[in-house]
Amino acid sequence: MDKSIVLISALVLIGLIIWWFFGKRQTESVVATRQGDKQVIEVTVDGGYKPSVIELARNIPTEITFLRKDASACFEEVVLPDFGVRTHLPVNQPYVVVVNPKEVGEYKYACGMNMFFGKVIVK
Ligand SMILES: [Cu+2]
Repeated sequence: MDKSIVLISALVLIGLIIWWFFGKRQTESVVATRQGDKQVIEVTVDGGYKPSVIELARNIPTEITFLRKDASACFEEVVLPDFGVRTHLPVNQPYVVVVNPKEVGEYKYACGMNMFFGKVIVK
């Protein structure tokens, strides 16, 4: 009786550990929406980039709309080095960044100070 309780507790604990490590690791990514000849996606800037991972289809002109709600100086700029973008973001006003993802891959982007990060996955 006591042994089975210990065994069950141990299994539950192992389950929790697995869930913690594998369940939490998956960062949610959001796929851009196709709109005619282009794809669009919105990223909210508020204490970070949300969603932090976005998925784009290759060779389709893309409009990433940044909506900066966070007035802290940190998010004044957004830098997407692989797409040649470095731009100021206005506060509480959607700002569209146009990119044309040519190659499949994963591309990091960041705030102007390289403190907060987002990721673009091109498929
Ligand atoms: Cu920053």
